[in-house]
Amino acid sequence: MNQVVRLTSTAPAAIAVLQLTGPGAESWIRNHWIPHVASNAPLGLNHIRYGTIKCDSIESAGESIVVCKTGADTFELHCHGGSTASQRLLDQLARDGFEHVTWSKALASSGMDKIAMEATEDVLRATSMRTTAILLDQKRGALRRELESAIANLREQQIDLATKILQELHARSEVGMHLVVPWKVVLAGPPNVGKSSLLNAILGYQRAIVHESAGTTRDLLREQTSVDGWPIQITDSAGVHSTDDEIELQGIESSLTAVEDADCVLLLVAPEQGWTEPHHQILTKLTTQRVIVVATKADVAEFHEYPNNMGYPQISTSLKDSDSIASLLACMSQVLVPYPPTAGSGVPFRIEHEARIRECISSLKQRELHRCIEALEVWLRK
Ligand SMILES: Nc1nc2c(ncn2[C@@H]2O[C@H](COP(=O)(O)OP(=O)(O)OP(=O)(O)O)[C@@H](O)[C@H]2O)c(=O)[nH]1
Ligand SMILES: [Mg+2]
Repeated sequence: MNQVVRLTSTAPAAIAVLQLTGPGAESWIRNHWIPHVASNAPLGLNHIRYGTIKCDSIESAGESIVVCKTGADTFELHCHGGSTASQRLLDQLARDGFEHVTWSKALASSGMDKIAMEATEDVLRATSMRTTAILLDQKRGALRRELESAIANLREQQIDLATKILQELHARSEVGMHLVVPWKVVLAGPPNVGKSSLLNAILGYQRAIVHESAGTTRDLLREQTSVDGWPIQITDSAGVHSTDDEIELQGIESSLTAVEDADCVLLLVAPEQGWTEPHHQILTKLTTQRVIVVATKADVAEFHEYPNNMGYPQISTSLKDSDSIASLLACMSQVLVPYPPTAGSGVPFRIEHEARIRECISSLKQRELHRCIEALEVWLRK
């Protein structure tokens, strides 16, 4: 059976790679590809050859293709990246009887275990070295090994040890679920405290309009970036205050909903306004414990009069002091991920991983040892 798999994603990239397998792969290449240096010699294993697609055979006439034989009946075609060039080749291959197999289906049939497969899929979506390294650890078996070790402990009636392993894994699951999906960080506060200015300072470019008049931002403005290697989606919001203006009211409602939905809230307070009723209103909407009070405009005056019972970390910033922005970023990293996983440790990285581990811990609390072992074995068997 002749098959083709697109090994790379369709996202913009320099190169796309298709893998051809099957008894017809080599003859397909011979019929549709002209090597740059003419040769009658067959393609050697792991030899890379440059050429072009034959003009009269495929729409993408002249497309540059690098061919590499990677197995007895397996070849890689490297063409221009993105989706267009590779899609044309895929269409031609489909017309010539090649079955287009999705990447995840190909991985599944390669014998790779489920967790390694999921990690491989997520590595493609990871946006920093830090998160990629954690996912690669899981691909290489870090999570699997810890789950196997929990099973071994349970078989020896070492329930406390197994519970400890599962609890530690569970504690790491929150960071695990934010290796690809960004943490939602919201800049909130009354008007004119410097929310949009801070967004721009964090991003490093003028994304939002900044103005001395209050009420400049009326809607939510979202951007993606990373802080200390952790992916974040940062949201600038309309200033919360009391008003009868219909449009402003809608903006304020969006701000409060964003606060409710946030993983982390940066609550801004400016020295000229001090701590105000909108700050209390925002605090009532919090569903997260991850809050940083940011006293802005420190170059104008220092602000110290926080309500003393909040216990949230506080940072002073000034647009004129880049170190203060760096301190805020360091504080954000600390608040989001206080205990980063050490290299090689198991990290559950999918929602269903967290749910499975939580259920196992609850089975153990009820002394349902066998149920826990079975659940872990079923997971690892898949
Ligand atoms: N001196 C000084 N001025 C600042 C600082 N940060 C912001 N400002 C000024 O404060 C004013 C308001 O800034 P914005 O960033 O637009 O404030 P905002 O909270 O987004 O305001 P709204 O969109 O109206 O809710 C602007 O004139 C900024 O230049 C700072 O660190 N120091
Ligand atoms: Mg603004």
